[in-house]
Amino acid sequence: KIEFGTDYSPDVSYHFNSKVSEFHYGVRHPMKPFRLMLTDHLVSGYGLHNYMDLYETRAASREELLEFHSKDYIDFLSKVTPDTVSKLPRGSLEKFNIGDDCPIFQGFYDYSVLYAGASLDASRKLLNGQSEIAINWSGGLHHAKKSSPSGFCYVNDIVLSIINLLRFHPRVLYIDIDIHHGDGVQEAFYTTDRVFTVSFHKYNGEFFPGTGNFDELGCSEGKHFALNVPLEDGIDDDSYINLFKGVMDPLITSYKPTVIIQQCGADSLGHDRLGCFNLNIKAHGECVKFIKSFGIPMLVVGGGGYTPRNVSRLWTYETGILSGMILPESLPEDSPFREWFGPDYSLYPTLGDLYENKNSKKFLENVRIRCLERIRYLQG
Ligand code: ZLV
Ligand code: CA
Ligand code: ZN
Repeated sequence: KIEFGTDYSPDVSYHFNSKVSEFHYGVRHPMKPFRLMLTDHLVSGYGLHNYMDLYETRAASREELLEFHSKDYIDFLSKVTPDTVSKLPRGSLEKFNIGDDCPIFQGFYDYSVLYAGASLDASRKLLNGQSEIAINWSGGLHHAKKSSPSGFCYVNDIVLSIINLLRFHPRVLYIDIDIHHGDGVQEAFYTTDRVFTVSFHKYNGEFFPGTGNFDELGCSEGKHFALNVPLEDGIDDDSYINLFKGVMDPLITSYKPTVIIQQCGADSLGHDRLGCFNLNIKAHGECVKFIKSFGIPMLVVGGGGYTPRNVSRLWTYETGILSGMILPESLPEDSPFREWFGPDYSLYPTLGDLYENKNSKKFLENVRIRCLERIRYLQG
């Protein structure tokens, strides 16, 4: 049975519209919205729904999308369909970066406004004080730009939510532990000191999206308010946790955010179909637990994650952490998708054994020191 943990149980809300999990990017496409259905079934199978406020969310409106995205782009997205895409004038697919990563699949606009609507709903509950922590696992699509989709992301629910939070919050901290660089969010707030963006990711100049080197630190008013933590393949639990805590503790203490948004991309786990790190579920969750321990209002979103059985285990475990509940290791027995979780049927399968750790102690220590030097700038 599920038990109360010893740490504080805040007011937590869970924002979801199950329709979002019914869309398909295409048979060979790695992004599977179905992972959200698996997650929702595990969360409710464990009984976690009883310890959170549940909201069935509405789609984001056109006006809400225009707070960040260009009118041209939203007009295009809302009009194009799989049937009309082939009849568009030459150049328009290139203009809007439509292609294999971001296909025009059946209902892709409805899908986009649904995941964005859930993040906006979560941000509203934080703003009106009804929630201390608000969760939307269908969000976290951090690559979308003002006028183009990118990396499986059509609209940027994170940027939209941050813009909403900025109405009342003087300083917003964005933390991104997806294996990919959070480029869309970084770019949107690159010139402001009211949003600090930090992303941990694989970086070699080639790995998608190709950005996120340490030297990207923001510009004009925003100089020193973006931090990038570039990593090599195969990073393990202890190295990641040490680096994450060693950087985030002084960053939060110095920047003093009034609200935090954490993107919990699950492609930083080991055995991910696209990723190449060695993180186990408990280590990823430890990063979430650590940020929760500061007691600052938090918006928590999903993101990448391409091995659905592990994505759903991770986000269920993290829902437990955020709501202050301890989950038994053995997965709920009466869940409709139980066969997805064999042969172990455990919340914590071994995921840290696939890659050689290419991050030497010396390299990681150097990354940590350089981050601390950057953070010192905030202390004046
Ligand atoms: O997890 O893609 O490498 C948040 C997120 O951060 C690329 N895309 C681009 C650059 C040239 N291409 C390749 C185009 C391939 C299109 C289809 C795949 C299909 C099958 C298997 C893997 C991929 C794929 N695509 C792997 N990596 C890519 C990246 C985009 C990664 C987006 C991560 C999104 C949700
Ligand atoms: Ca990242
Ligand atoms: Zn990713």
